[in-house]
Amino acid sequence: MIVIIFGPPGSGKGTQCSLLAQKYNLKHISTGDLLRKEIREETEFGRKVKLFMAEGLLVPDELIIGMLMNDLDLADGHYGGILLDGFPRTIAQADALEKNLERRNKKTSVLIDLRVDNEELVNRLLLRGYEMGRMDDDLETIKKRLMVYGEKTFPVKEYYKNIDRYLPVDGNGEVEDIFKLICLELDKIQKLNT
Ligand code: B4P
Repeated sequence: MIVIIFGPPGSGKGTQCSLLAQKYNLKHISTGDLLRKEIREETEFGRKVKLFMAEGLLVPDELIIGMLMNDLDLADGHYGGILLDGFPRTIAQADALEKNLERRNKKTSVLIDLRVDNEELVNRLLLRGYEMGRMDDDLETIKKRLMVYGEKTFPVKEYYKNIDRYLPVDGNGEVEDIFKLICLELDKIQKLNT
């Protein structure tokens, strides 16, 4: 299975992916986590991306695509598949992903779209900012991230609708309940694949 967990900032992508990766033995690839690691380790790449992230902007496609393709190529092995968290976030990224998979006779199984009300998103991110001190979780940057999501990331839904691999899931409510909803869908896909 190659599964994309998609949604606006604070929709619970990272939260759900941690649970799903364990249950389905999927390699969890989070572009946000990979970028934050580069920043923590103060690499040259980390220095390049830090400003974009701190301002709530997307990191340029060529940097993200370069970083991720290495990881995708290394993902074959003892996993039951791949779980993409926070990627693709633009049409260019979706194109690059599908072309990379096609070269290896693979394709995305599904894009799961976590749909959450805007007010709830802001509340979750403000709380995380307060608890974890993440540099992009203050109100002004959250608003910017939501705007960038609407402009650049939202259209990725259409891309996957057009190839018939789009599935919306209600992302409001308790983590456990949302997890169960996603599992129902992934179980169906797994059955079809066996
Ligand atoms: P990400 O790390 O992907 O950040 P996110 O969108 O805020 O995370 P997520 O939706 O996973 O939220 P979480 O589960 O933690 O990206 C950060 C930045 O990196 C981007 O803004 C961008 O600059 C850059 N970037 C990453 N990928 C990129 C790409 N492909 N291209 C370009 N740039 C890229 O949930 C948020 C909070 O809500 C948590 O505190 C959690 O505990 C809580 N929560 C989750 N589910 C909940 C629930 N059901 N109820 C209550 N609280 C819940």
